[in-house]
Amino acid sequence: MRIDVVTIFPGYLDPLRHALLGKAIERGIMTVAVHDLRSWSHDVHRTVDDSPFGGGPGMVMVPTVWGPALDDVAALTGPAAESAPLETALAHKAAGPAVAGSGADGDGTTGSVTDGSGREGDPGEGDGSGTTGSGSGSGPGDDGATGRDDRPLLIVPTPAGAPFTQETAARWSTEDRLVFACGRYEGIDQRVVDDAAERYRVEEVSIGDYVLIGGEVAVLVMAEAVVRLIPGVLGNRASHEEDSFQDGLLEGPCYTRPRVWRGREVPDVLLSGDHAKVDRWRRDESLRRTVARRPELLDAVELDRRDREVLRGEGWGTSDGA
Ligand code: 6GU
Repeated sequence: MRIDVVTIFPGYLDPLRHALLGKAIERGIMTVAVHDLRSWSHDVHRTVDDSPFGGGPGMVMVPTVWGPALDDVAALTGPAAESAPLETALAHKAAGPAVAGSGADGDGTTGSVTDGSGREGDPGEGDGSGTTGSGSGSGPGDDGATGRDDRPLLIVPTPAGAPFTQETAARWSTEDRLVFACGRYEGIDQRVVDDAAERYRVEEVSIGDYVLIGGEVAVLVMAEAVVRLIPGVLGNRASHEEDSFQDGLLEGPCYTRPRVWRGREVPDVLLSGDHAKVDRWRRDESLRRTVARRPELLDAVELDRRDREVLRGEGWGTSDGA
């Protein structure tokens, strides 16, 4: 997978190099490139925003900068061809500080856009092949052979977007290319998003019901959620099969040694060695936690008779319960 991020704060994306994502980059599972939007500005002030038509507070990011930026990132041309993939923090440590031309604000100027994954070089097949970006099936980017739409996925983080969920993360984890367009200020001129649909499949998404200053932190959140689902990234294959949300329930509590700590004991059942009993207990704890914290999640969960019994024990289905 290749991830491109376009932002006016490239340094914000430095954490992408660490931990899980750094490991994935190191293993050649993914490439990440961060692009400074101001590379596409036209004036000495490197302006990227202007006041909103119709009045009101704040500034809107201009289409005349975003349009060419997204064109170049789709095709990996212009300034987008120069943005080196992020090196991992580990690689930096190994090489020592101040190696080959590190960029002023962390977007990197070293090397070429290759990572050994053999994936680069065929983005944006749909470029110029059509004029409509809408719909699936045979649109621009349809390679004709597989019928698959191979245009990269453009993700625009915005509090006005559709909710980003575990399901979204799973769906994106099989993509070849994700491009994130980080807006700041009041947002990006809507025509940018509408026009980008000619070269990309586009999704506007939100990570929750609160307002962030810009999309950068949301990109870190989403990238981590997506990348950990790519096979080979997490050490233990089974570990995300038991995640909260994977079965629609919240995960219950977990324990490790010592068996007694500050007088607090680990639940006996976990020491019983009876796996069926342990599984049942974990299911019960998940149900209890879910009904207490996120009762609305239960609407989408298949519950058997035993599950319902446990839930009723928590007041579920009564007038004061959920
Ligand atoms: Cl994805 N972006 C911004 N700017 N604010 C948000 C958000 C995203 N999700 C919730 N708030």
